[in-house]
Amino acid sequence: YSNPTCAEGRHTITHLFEWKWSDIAQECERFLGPYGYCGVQVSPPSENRVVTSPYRPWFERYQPVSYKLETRSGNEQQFRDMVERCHKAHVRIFVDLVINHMTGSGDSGTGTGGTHWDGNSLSYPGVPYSNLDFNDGSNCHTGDLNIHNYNNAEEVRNCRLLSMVDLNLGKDYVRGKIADYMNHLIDIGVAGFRIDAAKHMWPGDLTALLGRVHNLNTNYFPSGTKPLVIQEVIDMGGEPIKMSEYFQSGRVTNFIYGIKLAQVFRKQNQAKFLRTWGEGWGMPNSNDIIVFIDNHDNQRGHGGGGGVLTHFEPKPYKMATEFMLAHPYGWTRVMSSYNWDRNIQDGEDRNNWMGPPHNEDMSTKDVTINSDMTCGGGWVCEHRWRQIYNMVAFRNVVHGTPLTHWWDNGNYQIAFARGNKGFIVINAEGSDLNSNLQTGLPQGTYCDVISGNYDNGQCTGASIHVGGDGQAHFQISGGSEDPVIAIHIGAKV
Ligand code: ARE
Ligand code: CA
Repeated sequence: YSNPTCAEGRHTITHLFEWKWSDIAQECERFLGPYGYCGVQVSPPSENRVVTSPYRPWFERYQPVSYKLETRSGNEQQFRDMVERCHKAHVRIFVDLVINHMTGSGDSGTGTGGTHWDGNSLSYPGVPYSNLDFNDGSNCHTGDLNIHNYNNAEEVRNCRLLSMVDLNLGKDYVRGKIADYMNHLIDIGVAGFRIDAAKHMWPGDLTALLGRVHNLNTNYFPSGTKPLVIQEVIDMGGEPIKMSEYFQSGRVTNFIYGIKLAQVFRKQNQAKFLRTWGEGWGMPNSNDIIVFIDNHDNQRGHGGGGGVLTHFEPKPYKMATEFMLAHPYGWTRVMSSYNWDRNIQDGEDRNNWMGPPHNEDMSTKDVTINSDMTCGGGWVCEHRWRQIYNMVAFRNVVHGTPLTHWWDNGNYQIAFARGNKGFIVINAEGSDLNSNLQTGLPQGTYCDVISGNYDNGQCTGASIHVGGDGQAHFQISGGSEDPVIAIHIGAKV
């Protein structure tokens, strides 16, 4: 379950947070396919509670009502159309799966697909689940049935996360209903899953569940291909539940990664220490994890927060993302956000609930594309920033090569090669960099893919000349908005 399932030569996914299926289909065709992305993590497709206080927050999608594919992102037919069109563009769809719980308790209503639910009597007729399918006082011992103590693994798994009614995945019936949902998605053609709140489910239950899940659809994948599984387990080292408990059922989210890189690019920890980045920093094996600079939770102070970099600080954010995509460690995910008006009071954003750009009837707005390829209408589209998409291509080109020719100035200026295929120089120092460095690349002229593009055999930004000895001269001004140079053999003039 840890094989990425990407089409040949593609190695990075992007999370198109809250996008509509129809927009994702277009994005696969017009951008993600041509620019070398492997796939898209989509927001939960299952029918959710309509939350009205606050009004239609993004997080209502993490409160399922049924497994009917009907949300603000679209219906089942639109979902199917997206999967098919993305496949034609060689782009995979990875589904965010909310299976630990249903809605918040103590309320009732009608979901985005018109299905009734009752969180008092624990009745979810759209699946159907009844009170027999949830954890209760017999295995959760906190009194109010909510999780209070993350130092008690049993409580974390058997009690209610944020007071949402907690499914009992130990039950065969529950596993069967979830497996039916997953198999429905697999038969449509999805490539894998992000499992929300995996920490709150027993590893053994997840393995048993996966045992009932089909191999991927052979219209799109080689026969015998297992879905990719990304398990959301926030493990910063201080709790009894460890990432390693989940490696048997797929990859795990590496949350420490973005926090540590934020410290470096905020100049709280010297960049020279990145020489041993990866397993050398005590992080898990590269093949067991997924790495990212920020996610939809911690970019807005949810899910543990932790001072990560986001699109609100574009300069260090781009630098951290460039480093991530150039470095061999981990399987990479690029966040793609929408904007909202932050209202920070006492260190907390009072507006961190705000949903995606919407019309008056609360339907999600179309993504608009500007003439310079960036997005409009409130969509940030980090995945379309030149410095980011060109590094996605860099990663594809250098895939499989080791990190070589490490150089640093003893402080915040670093550089390294990927075999004889690519080279990156990062100046996080704030003062000028002016150095001759060994790139390991064949002689020739290369486009710097940070300051511009490789376009019809020409560089629209700076060019770098590599000599017969592999050396090149690099100059990066300390005050530059983009103090990075990256070159690779796919962008040689
Ligand atoms: C909302 C309201 C709650 C309300 C609930 C039910 O905010 O006040 O009780 O609804 O009515 C998202 C939002 C939540 C939201 C929820 C449902 O973030 O605010 O609740 O949707 O609408 C833990 C989990 C981790 C989880 C984070 C948020 O371990 O799995 O909390 N992250 C995922 C998603 C979220 C999503 C959910 C799970 C729920 O990515 O987007 O919630 O499906 C330490 C621990 C972590 C812990 C963290 C925060 O760091 O180590 O394990 O994360 O603290 O508590
Ligand atoms: Ca649970």
